Amino acid sequence: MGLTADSTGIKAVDSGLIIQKEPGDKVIALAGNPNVGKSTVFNELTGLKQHTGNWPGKTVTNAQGRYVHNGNGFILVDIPGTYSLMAHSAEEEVARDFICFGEPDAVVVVCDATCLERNMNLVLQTIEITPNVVVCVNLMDEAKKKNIRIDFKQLEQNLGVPVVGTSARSRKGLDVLMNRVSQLTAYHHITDPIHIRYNTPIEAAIAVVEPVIKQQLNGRLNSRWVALKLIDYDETLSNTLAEYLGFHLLDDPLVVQSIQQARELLAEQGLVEDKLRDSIVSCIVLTAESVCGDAVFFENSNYNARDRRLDRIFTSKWTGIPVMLALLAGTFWITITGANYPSQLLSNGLFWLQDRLTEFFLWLGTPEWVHGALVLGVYRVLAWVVAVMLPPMAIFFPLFTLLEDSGYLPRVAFNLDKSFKKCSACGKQALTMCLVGKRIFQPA
Ligand SMILES: Nc1nc2c(ncn2[C@@H]2O[C@H](COP(=O)(O)OP(=O)(O)OP(=O)(O)O)[C@@H](O)[C@H]2O)c(=O)[nH]1
Ligand SMILES: [Mg+2]
Repeated sequence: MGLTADSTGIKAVDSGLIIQKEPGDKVIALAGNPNVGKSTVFNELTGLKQHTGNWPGKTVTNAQGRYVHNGNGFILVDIPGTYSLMAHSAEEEVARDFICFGEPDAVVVVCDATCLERNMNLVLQTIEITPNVVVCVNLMDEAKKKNIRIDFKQLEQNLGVPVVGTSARSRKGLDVLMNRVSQLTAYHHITDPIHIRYNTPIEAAIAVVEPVIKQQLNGRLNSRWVALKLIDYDETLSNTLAEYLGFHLLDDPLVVQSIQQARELLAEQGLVEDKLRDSIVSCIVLTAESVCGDAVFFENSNYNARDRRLDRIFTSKWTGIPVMLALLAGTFWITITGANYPSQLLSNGLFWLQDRLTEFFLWLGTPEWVHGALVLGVYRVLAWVVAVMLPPMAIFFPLFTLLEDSGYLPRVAFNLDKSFKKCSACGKQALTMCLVGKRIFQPA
């Protein structure tokens, strides 16, 4: 059965993404911060090839793939990496809309084990929307190298949802992850998620709006979360929300009145617009801190000193751009000059072969036009193209991959962000440009 709108809530999904599932399949969203290994988990489980690489922002739209675990079918949806669900960017909107309105049966929030506390912000925001969450703490191999120890039992207790450690690149822990996902989707209400407690004025404001909208939402969305979004007016959400519900909550005068009353309460405490938003974020950050406090241990408190030192060189105002220019110029110089030697060798070899082919054709006594077309035409052109194009590509792509794997490319994005912003773009687009260049030159 092909599927779709009714089964999964088409208004919720990324434009163009129609969930293809068979009867009984469960839809699982793979959410998480950028560059934590969501696509790696997705690829390992589905056998597909979503683009992965060591820089954030590779996945920009939702992609789906099927995985069968213990006889049960799962449709995994790889969604773009985001730091929050507050929809500050197009990717955040795509991610938030899928989690809120795509009606996934569960959301797996993939986290980076080496900076778990930072990743908790997204986990907590997701838990606010749905209780059907499994936390996948990925990059455990990296955490081990940095002597970071994680008490999974404690973390699970603190969050009230299943937590699983994985090293997706080597497939470790993925079976356990899918076992927990299976359990969660088979038996509902087995989680008891943590509640984020906001400060007193925000809690009071929520208490005014939530009861008014609860009935109208009829359990389709978390009323506490929607109340907070209505109070902290989020324009990007309101239209999608209206489309999903089939009516506009703000058309009801009682709702409008309660929101106004809540805002007045907040204004009395000086909590308006940015201040309100800051206050919401700081409550989430404080909760993340307390969740990780007794569950994540840094056995070497200086664990990322080397990374920070390198960051200072690669991204500082004075050294960042010169180092970037030197590295990129070095890459091009090695590619262009270095390619001359293998090019020369290749062309010597291929043209030596051309002479042998000519001798062979003469020996066969083929007409001159056959020799001209095949050897001096087809073969010679091919030999030129191979001799000229192959060596630079064979040098450039490994060098570029080295820069990518070492994590240098996100630093390039950071360095170029200011200049790109002046052209109404953002630094991450420098990486997309490189990738497009790579794709143009790379044979399919
Ligand atoms: N060491 C290690 N590296 C991993 C692991 N999982 C993923 N990676 C690497 O982490 C990098 C990012 O992986 P992706 O799967 O592209 O990350 P993503 O979360 O999909 O990134 P975005 O789409 O940009 O949000 C890649 O270089 C992966 O090879 C792991 O368990 N251990
Ligand atoms: Mg990805």
